[in-house]
Amino acid sequence: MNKHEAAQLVTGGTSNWVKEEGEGGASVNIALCKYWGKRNEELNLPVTSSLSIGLPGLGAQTKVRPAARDAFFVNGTPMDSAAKAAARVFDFIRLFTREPVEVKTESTVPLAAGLASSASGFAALTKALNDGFGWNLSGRGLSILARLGSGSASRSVFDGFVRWQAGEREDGMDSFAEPLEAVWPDLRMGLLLLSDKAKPIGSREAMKRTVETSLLYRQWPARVKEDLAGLQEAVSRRDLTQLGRHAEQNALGMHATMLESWPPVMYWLPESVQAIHGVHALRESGVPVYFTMDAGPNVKLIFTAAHESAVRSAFPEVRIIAPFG
Ligand code: 2P0
Repeated sequence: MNKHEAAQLVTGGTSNWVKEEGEGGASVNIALCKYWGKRNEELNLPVTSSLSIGLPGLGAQTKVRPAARDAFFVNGTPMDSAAKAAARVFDFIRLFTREPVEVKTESTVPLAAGLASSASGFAALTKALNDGFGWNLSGRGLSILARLGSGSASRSVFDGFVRWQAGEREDGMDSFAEPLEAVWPDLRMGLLLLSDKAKPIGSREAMKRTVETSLLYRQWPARVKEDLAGLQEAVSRRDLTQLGRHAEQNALGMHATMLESWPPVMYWLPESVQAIHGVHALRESGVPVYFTMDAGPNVKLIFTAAHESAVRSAFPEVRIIAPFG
């Protein structure tokens, strides 16, 4: 099955505009248990399930409409159609229609934040197309389509805690995300933006290299199994110690598989290592704070509202987000 066939299966093959303009929005998400490695690159089908938390207020709001020629604007600025981001957007749109489309995205994701803007971008675009073409898809259908744009976008279709079920089917129709019921009003995420340098390698290429060359990666599914179970239990009991431990161990486990790939993939900068030591020192001093990291040098802190001031004094530059408002 190719991407186009998968898209047709979900939408029923209809792509007639039912409105002048379709609109949709989605937030970025941070994985507490990571998506790292694909079993099918064409369909972005993952080797393992993953679990994330959405960051409200950081994301994309997108409008689509039929136009004389393809055009893509981000925050009012036209993107070069040859640029990678625009090419990915129109490759995705061509799964549904051959007609030219204008896409206008307002993004509140800081470009250097090391937050996967592709996750909120493709989730918002999928919702906008669903609106414009009147597909009336369920969350499941939206999640499957968003995955075809970018794997992590399958999770950004929903807010709050979200689990993306890896699935087993060749056509990926059982590989979609679903929201968990739980809310955790006191939970906080802290973003440490440590570098705005270009990444040495994109996550798509890095995960492929890891799957192909890392022996440690063979242990990864076992790591995920343990962390997913632990995280879900932690969420249901609002147990930060357990949540933090599994999130941190999962992130370090993912980076371990990258470090042991060849050529090695190392996203960490000296500032990342310094921040990690800072987290561990704070924890030893009695403040329950943990971290996670993605395919980049930035560090994301996990703690609760009661410890906001301690976290702020240790990391004055931190941007604190309350995922449940
Ligand atoms: C995640 N990452 O679970 C993991 C952790 C990066 C590190 O999902 O190739 O941009 O578009 O499916 O979704 C980044 O990968 O990759 C990612 P594609 P995607 O958040």
